[in-house]
Amino acid sequence: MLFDRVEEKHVTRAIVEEFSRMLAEHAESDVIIVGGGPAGLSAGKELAQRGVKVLIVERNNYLGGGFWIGGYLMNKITVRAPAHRVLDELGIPYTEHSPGLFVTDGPHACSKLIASACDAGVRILNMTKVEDVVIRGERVAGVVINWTPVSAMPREITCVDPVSLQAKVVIDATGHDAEVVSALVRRGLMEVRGYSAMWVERSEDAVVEHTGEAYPGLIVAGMAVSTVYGLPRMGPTFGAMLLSGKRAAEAALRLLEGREE
Ligand code: 48F
Repeated sequence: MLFDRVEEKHVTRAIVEEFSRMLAEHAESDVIIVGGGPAGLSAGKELAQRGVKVLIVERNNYLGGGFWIGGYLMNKITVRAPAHRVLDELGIPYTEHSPGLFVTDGPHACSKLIASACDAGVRILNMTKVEDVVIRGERVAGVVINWTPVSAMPREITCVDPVSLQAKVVIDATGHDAEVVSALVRRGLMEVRGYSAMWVERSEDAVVEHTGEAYPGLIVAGMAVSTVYGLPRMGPTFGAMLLSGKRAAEAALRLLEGREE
């Protein structure tokens, strides 16, 4: 026989034990990133590379968010200078379509970004939806999660209580919906402006500049930043998502340092 002899029970035990171990280890993380799109993956990679214990929670089965498709169901990703340097870091090939405007293939770029986050040591909890926050005093201290399929089931058969994960810092990288922020808005703890009309020349700088702590313990990154601060929507350019992720990682490191003093 080509393969080693392994029975069904061994396969089942391998899955259950390894998943349980991972989940138990991440009942508390340094940083939980909600959303595995370009901003969340970029933040996760930067943090894990610096030895931070980081978990990405993603409601879909697949990671990458909007980074697979550039715009209008066409899989070419555009990036404006200087963010093409991030493509260099990730080893993603691109062409300069016009001065300062670079184009790359969505599937190639996205798979490389995902791999870079995994290689750096990010742990991933996919098919898991963040539905609420944990609050300690005046500070976000974790997230409330449930299996994504639970929210897709009819109400009468979904009496499935969620569980919670604790973290020193949470990053909302859920895109336009800013779902972690929304949990605070529902309680009157935060107000958001909702993103404004498209203006590509302004939007990217504005998103990167506004990336940071939006509520104690909660950092916003990527398109969630536009939603919180009423910034112009992005359009199909992705450099700001990658740079916002990096900036969110820097902000998280500062918060972690502050908490350890
Ligand atoms: O939407 P998404 O790609 O957000 P991003 O990283 O990048 C935005 C761009 O893709 C694009 C753009 C800029 O060019 O306009 O839209 O800011 O990725 C967000 C991820 O978060 C997941 C969602 O499935 C996606 O993969 N997500 C959203 N809500 C939840 C969530 C939730 N409640 N729990 C877990 N994951």
